[in-house]
Amino acid sequence: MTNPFDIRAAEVPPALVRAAAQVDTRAIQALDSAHYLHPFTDHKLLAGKGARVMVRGEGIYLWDSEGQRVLDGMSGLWCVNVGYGRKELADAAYRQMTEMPYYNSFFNTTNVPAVKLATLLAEVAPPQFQHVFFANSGSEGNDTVVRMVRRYWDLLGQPQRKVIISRHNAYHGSTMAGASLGGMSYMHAQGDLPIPGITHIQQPYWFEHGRGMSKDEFGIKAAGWLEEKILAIGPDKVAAFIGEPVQGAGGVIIPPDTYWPEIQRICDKYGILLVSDEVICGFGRLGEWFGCEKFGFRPDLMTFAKGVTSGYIPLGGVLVGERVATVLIEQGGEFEHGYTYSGHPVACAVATENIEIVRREKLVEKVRDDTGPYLKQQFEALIDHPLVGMAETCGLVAGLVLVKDKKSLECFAPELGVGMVCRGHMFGNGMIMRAVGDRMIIAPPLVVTRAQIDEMIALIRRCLDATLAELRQRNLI
Ligand code: PXG
Repeated sequence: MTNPFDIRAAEVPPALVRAAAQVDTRAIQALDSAHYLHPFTDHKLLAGKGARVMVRGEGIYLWDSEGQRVLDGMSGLWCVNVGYGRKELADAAYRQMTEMPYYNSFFNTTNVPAVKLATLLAEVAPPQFQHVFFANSGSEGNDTVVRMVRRYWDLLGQPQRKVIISRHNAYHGSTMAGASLGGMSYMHAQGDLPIPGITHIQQPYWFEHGRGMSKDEFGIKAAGWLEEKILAIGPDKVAAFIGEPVQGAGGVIIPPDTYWPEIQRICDKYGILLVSDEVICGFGRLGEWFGCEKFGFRPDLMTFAKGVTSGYIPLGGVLVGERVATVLIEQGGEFEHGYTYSGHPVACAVATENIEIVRREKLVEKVRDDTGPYLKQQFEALIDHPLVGMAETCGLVAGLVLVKDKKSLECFAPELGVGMVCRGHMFGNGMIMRAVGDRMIIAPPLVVTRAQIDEMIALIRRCLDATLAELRQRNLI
């Protein structure tokens, strides 16, 4: 029996080796379904069709094991901000691995890459953030937030302040605390979530909840739901509010400009901690270093992950504002929390190099001044397509809504899975665009060029046409 993991490079021309490692797709798929449990996956269904095997990435493109090139409109999973194939990041990991692959930061010990990264984060984050707690993912970051917020109020002699308010359709991770903070009801349905002390208000999604009023009016109204909830619970019992500046996994829900400043005002009024989950929005995605800067609010804590390393290696954490840091440090003694890999030297070395790339190549400015506005112009022009009821962008995230009737904005019945039909056409035609219900979304790498945006929009348009043709053929429109 041949070994499916052997890359038979010698047998194929070098150009093909670069395009796609030659692997035996069927054999890998069989072993995949025999042994590998994927995240958020129906394995019976997957076994029937076999997983697509991705083998190589370069810039904004990926290649699968059949040699097909795809334009990765999702930056992996909202993370490969500097694009694939960055040797600088591999070199940073190699250097650190050979020098000192691991040591912990418990027991009064530290390591140089962790200190370097903490210092750099304090430099690029808004000025109130001078401290950082490292974890390995966004979920662990948000678990840290829950523990830290409750510890803060305990130390201030207000242990009754336990409740953290989040939003329906938010995504904050998949651990017990992360999934509880998240507002995905299908996640709550598995495993008795949310855990106690976490509650949700409605999301600021104008298209679903605000039509008939101006976006600015709706922003104030949606923020008002926070105040209503605080008053219903009792202000002295509320510890914090958490939100993504733009909801990512929920379908790129871009709030009206009035929303976040009003949320800030309400949190200030009741003395409630404000937490910005910057796992997607942080590190330049919205054209500012952090999403809170884009929307003009001043959080006390910020969760980060993904873009901090461009996904090359797992790293996440919490940036801790001075309000919380001072109490934890001055009054807290030991905070009984931490991970084996908190401040992992290799992850921190890669993150530092990644942030240096973002700075060197001025990617934040590029998104703010060049590619962000260009994507807005090109993507929002898709509104002329018969299937598109709304199209909007913010920096380098974008979402459009597929509708049955453009005039009335009537949506398709959810069980038709029109978004998935569209995603199928995208995926089959070399374009990775996600479907969240019937919202089609993208978040391309920050290195994307104008020409590549043109290519992406042309692909999207072609696949929208194919979707429309299929819906007509099936008499669904
Ligand atoms: N917060 C936010 C805002 C996220 O987007 C997490 C926390 C959790 O991070 P980790 O590293 O624990 O996965 C995320 C993750 C999707 C999708 O379907 C999005 C995420 C993860 C998986 C799927 O868009 N975001």
